[in-house]
Amino acid sequence: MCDTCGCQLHEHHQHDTKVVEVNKSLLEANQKQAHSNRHHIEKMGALAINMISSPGSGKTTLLERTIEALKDTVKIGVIEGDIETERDADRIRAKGIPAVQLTTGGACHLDAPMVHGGLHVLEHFAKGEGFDLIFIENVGNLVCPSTFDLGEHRRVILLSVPEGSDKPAKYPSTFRGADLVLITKMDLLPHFDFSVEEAEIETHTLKPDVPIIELSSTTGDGFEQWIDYLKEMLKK
Ligand SMILES: Nc1nc2c(ncn2[C@@H]2O[C@H](COP(=O)(O)OP(=O)(O)OP(=O)(O)O)[C@@H](O)[C@H]2O)c(=O)[nH]1
Ligand SMILES: [Mg+2]
Repeated sequence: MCDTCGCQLHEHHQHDTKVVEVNKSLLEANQKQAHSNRHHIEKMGALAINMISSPGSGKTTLLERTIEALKDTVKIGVIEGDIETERDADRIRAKGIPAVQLTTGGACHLDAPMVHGGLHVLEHFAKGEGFDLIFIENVGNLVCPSTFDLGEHRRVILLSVPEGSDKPAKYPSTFRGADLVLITKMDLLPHFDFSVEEAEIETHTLKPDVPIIELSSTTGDGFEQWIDYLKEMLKK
């Protein structure tokens, strides 16, 4: 007898097996849709970046400033993911850039089928001109988004100074999946015990060659490196 649910242990074991099977097939379906999204994005003429971080690490603020730097030369589209509200999409639209808000209604991450829907709406805004760069801002969460390929070409993880430099080792799957790590809110460094060295060592222990850029969206320090990264990516 199982102490937790009262069923026979053998049956309980079967429940576990079913849960694992359902999760596996969900992830397989997600992966299939992600491949198709990547193809779709490329047909639109674009490359896509999946932005992942804890809530409030500065994803939307970074996008606002990035748009200001690039919008005259690069055609940008944005897909925003949040549990509720259009707030982030509204902030992007205020910069004159098309933005689609996906609201997950409770889910702690975006998945490839949701992004597929978002791409069709974004395509409508492109008026046949396509895009160069599509940013997908994931739901603020340092755990769940790491499992779901959205069809992006690069995955950028943000870690802000107030969160603490011990976070990479605590959220390893997210940092292991990074193509680039941004240490954000560097202007706040004098006010927190954040060690850039610790964050970099922990990140490189998980993913040895991943580039790390330190920046501040408030002061603009470090932004040149980030913009150069995007320009290099667009050249390839
Ligand atoms: N000091 C400082 N504050 C920043 C910086 N970047 C963002 N912020 C502030 O951090 C707060 C959260 O920023 P957002 O850009 O909304 O963060 P987010 O990651 O998009 O948040 P969610 O979408 O809710 O996950 C806001 O009050 C920003 O003004 C920065 O470089 N320095
Ligand atoms: Mg945001």
